[in-house]
Formats: sequence, C-alpha cells, structure tokens
Amino acid sequence: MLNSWTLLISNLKNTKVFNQIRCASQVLPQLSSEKYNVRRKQFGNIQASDVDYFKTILSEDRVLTDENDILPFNIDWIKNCRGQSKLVLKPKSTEEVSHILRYCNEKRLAVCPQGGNTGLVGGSVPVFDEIVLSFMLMNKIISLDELSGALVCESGCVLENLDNYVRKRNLIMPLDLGAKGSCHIGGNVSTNAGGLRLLRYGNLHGSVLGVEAVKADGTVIDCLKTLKKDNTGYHLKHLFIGSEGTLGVVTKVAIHCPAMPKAVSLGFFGVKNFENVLRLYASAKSSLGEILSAFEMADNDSISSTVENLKLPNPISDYPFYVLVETSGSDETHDAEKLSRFLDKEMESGLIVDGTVTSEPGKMQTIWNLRESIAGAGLIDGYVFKYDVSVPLANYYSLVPLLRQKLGSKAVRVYGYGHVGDGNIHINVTVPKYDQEVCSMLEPYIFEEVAKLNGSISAEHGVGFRKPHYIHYSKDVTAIHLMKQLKQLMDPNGILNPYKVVPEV
Ligand code: FAD
Ligand code: 2HG
Ligand code: ZN
Repeated sequence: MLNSWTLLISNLKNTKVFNQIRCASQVLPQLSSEKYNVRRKQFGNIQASDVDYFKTILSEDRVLTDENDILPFNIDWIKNCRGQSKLVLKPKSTEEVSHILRYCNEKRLAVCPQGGNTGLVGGSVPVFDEIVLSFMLMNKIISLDELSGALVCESGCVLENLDNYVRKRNLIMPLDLGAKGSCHIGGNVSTNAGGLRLLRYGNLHGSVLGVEAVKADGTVIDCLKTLKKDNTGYHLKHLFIGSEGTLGVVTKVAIHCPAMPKAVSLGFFGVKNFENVLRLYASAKSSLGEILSAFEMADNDSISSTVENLKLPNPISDYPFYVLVETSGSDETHDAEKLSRFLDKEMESGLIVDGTVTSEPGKMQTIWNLRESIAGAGLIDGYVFKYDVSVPLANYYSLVPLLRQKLGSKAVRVYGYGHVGDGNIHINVTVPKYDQEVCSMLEPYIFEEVAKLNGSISAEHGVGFRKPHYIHYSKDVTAIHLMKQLKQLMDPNGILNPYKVVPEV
C-alpha cells in the first residue's frame, strides 16, 4: 500500500509561497494606535542626540532612520498592525545590546525587540515610536556538540538555516513551523513557538537548555548552560521563554537538537467527518506509537483557500476534512510495516477514505507546503482574523460551525486547521477588508466560548499586542498579578515591548 498513490503536484518551494503571501497587499494597514484606540505612555521622545549616541555604539549603517527603510519593521506579517517607529537599531553583539538598553532605560526610551517579524499577534512591531531592536545581524552559530546535540547560537539565526546546519551533522532542530525561512530562534524562544513537531519533541521549555538575555537596564543574564540537568536554584531561563520580549531580550540560545530520523513518511488523507479525525488520531497513537511525529488536520475550506488563492494543487479529491500523518523513526522496514498496517486497517474501517503516502523528500515537502501555506492563503481574500486556541479534543472543532453560523455572509471563509495532537486549532475568518463590526462579533465572543470550554485563548502564538485585554479569559487574576510584579521587577520603567502581553487594567 505504501507509496502506491502518485503525487501529481509540483514541488513548490515553501519560501516562494511565503514571499508571494508577504507581497499580497501593498495597502498600508491603519496605524495600530488608531485602529485599537491606544494612548501613548509617558516615554521619552527620541532626540537627534540619541541617534548620534547610537551611532557611536553601532556603525552608522546599523542605525536606520530613513522612513522607507523603517517601514517593513513597522508592519506585521498579516498586515494588521502598524507602528510609528522612527529608529531601527541592528546590534551585532550582546555588548552592543547591553549598551543600547542601558541608555534607553536611563532615557526612558521604549524598545520593541524584533526577530523575523513573523509573529501573528502584533507583538513584534511597535505601536507608537518604540525603537525597533532588530536581531537580524546577530546570526552566528557558536558551537554544536554533535554527541549531546547541544547547539549554541545567537538569537538572530533563522530557524531554517539552523536546521540545514544541524541536518548536515545528522541532527534536526526540535521545532518546525511554516515561518521557518524567516523566523529567528530568538523569536521562537521569546514566543515559546509550538509548530508541527511539538507532538514529538515537546515545547521549548523542554528543548531550550539555556539562554543569555539582557535585562531592561542592560544587565546581561548568563543562563547559557548546555546541560540537560541543572537544578541549581530557580530555572531563570523559563522567564525569557514565551515572555515575548517584555522581561528581557534574548541574545543567545542553547538548544537540544534530536537525532535526525533515518526513515520519514508522510500521509495525506481524506476523512468524512470530524469525529473520524479524532478516531483516526486515537488509532494513529496506538498503532504508530513512538514513530508518530505529526498529526495535523485541515478542514475543506482551509485546503480550498490554498487551492483557490495560491493555486496549490490538492493531491486528492475534495473531502470535508484532511489529515496529515508523519512518521519518523530509525528503521525503514520496521516503520514501513507499522505504517502499512495502520493504513490497511483504517482504509478498511473507512476512517481513511482516500489519500496519498510518500517517503520521497520532494513529495513530502509538497504536502507540507500545502499545510504550511494555509496560514497565509487567507490574506489573499483581503483580511484575516486569526484565533489560535487550545480546547479539549472533544470540542476541538466545535467553534468553527458556531462562527460560520454567527457570521453568515459577512465572512468570505471561516475555517479551522491545526495541530490536533496538541489540542491546538487555528480558526481563521477572512473578510474582504478589516471590518470593525465583524471584529465586534468575534471578540470577545470567541474568547468567552474558549473559556467556557476551559481552553486557552492563545495556544502557541502568544499574547502580543492583540490579546492582553483578553488574557483574563485564560489566566486567573492572581496569576496576572504575579505577571505584573515580575514585569515591575525586571523592567521597572516598562521600556521593553510596552502595550504587549501584560494587561493594563
Ligand atoms: P517576531 O515575530 O519578530 O517576534 C515575536 C515576539 O517575540 C515579539 O513579541 C518580539 O518582541 C519578541 N522577540 C523576537 N525576538 C526576540 C528576542 N531576541 N528577544 C526578546 N524578544 C524577542 N507559531 C507557532 O507557534 N507555531 C506555528 O506553527 C507557527 N506557524 C507560523 C506560520 C507562518 C506562515 C507564520 C507567518 C507564523 C507562524 N507562527 C507560528 C508564528 C511565528 O512564526 C512564531 O511566533 C515565531 O516564533 C516568531 O519568530 P520571529 O523571529 O518572527 O519573532
Ligand atoms: C500554523 O500552524 C501556524 O500554520 C499559523 O501556527 C496559524 O495563521 C494561523 O492561523
Ligand atoms: Zn500552528
């Protein structure tokens, strides 16, 4: 049964589609401060003397003040948020970052740390005139212990470059996401990014061995250990993992890279209803066991958005749901037998109605590309409201039909897809252009529904600029209070990524 279906789809490179989406709209988004009615906090205003000072720390070409050069740093990937920064700084070392932050802290100048700017909650771009601190030039690999798998690198390394580097040494990065060609490891750590391999390798609180970070006052915190076990006091690295640049900036990362699997296969299946998606997941877990490395699903509208908007071919016919199952193991024959038994069983049972399975790298890439492109395909419809939630699996898909019914013809498409294995669904609602009325129909309604299901209003993308005022739907008031105390302790002047993560009221 294995490899018996032919893939008729071309091997489109992921980055090509990614750039196609990035250039989808030339229209400037409205300023975030106006769109979301935000008042500027009492920070200092940047003076010519400040710019001159930064030019003494960095070379002149790493201090951007030209409006056109700065524009891309002010706009987020989904073109929802637009800041008004007048200054971008591109440090090349931790020492430079430390000098910059010490100065900013003294002058009360607000700072927005930025990695690859692929974040989906508006955390990576300024709201007003925060100085953008870009890590794009801090991209050196420092060391790799091939035996333990400990990789140490600067925070501006692009995830895909790291993966290519370690793969040459028979290792892989423990995370993978559609934005890999642009996102930085520092951005991944700062958002505690999940992605497509979390089911197998866990989240970054487990894989990150250590970090070097700089506090708002310029103090360098060295927690850059490469040890697997280190219970010496508080586990401070965790403060920087997932805090989205509000408690400190990450300058170096030590991360554990697992062994590169010797045998990888990927299946793409048509499934007739959501109940069967869950039954297939249960079966995949028990039949495939330790070789199951991804279990993703996409509903029909998710796939049709990529087919219609990005002209990506669907390798199988039209089905209500699609499931993507990846296996990664160390023994080709053993893994193939397991997968084959699983396929025979579930085709026989009818859980899999149709599908394609491949172990050829180019074809696997093509299938992954179809899945990874869903995130951007909706942008072609005009504007996308994105909700990244986790809910108990029994209710995983329940919000999608609810929203479809609520919005009716106001939406172009409402679709759900995501990481079933992690209980994390991405609900995308597309409209021809940003519409406040639709926004009010969606928010806080969707967060209320998630709270009723005991879910999380942000499963993997973070809180950023878009969700601080909704955080109480998922976090207890005592926990929010502790967050505020930590923020006060680490960044008393509030210069690091203001208007993000920590709610005001
Ligand atoms: P940015 O977008 O630049 O920044 C994100 C946040 O981190 C901001 O708050 C920023 O201030 C902060 N930050 C960045 N660098 C640093 C630093 N060095 N120190 C301190 N703070 C910093 N996310 C997932 O979790 N799973 C997915 O599967 C996934 N798929 C995606 C697919 C696509 C096509 C796109 C566009 C995005 C996807 N994302 C996903 C969201 C995004 O890619 C991740 O959040 C990613 O980790 C962000 O990395 P970045 O370098 O682009 O960070
Ligand atoms: C994915 O899993 C990403 O593709 C993006 O997390 C989700 O854009 C989204 O809604
Ligand atoms: Zn995701």
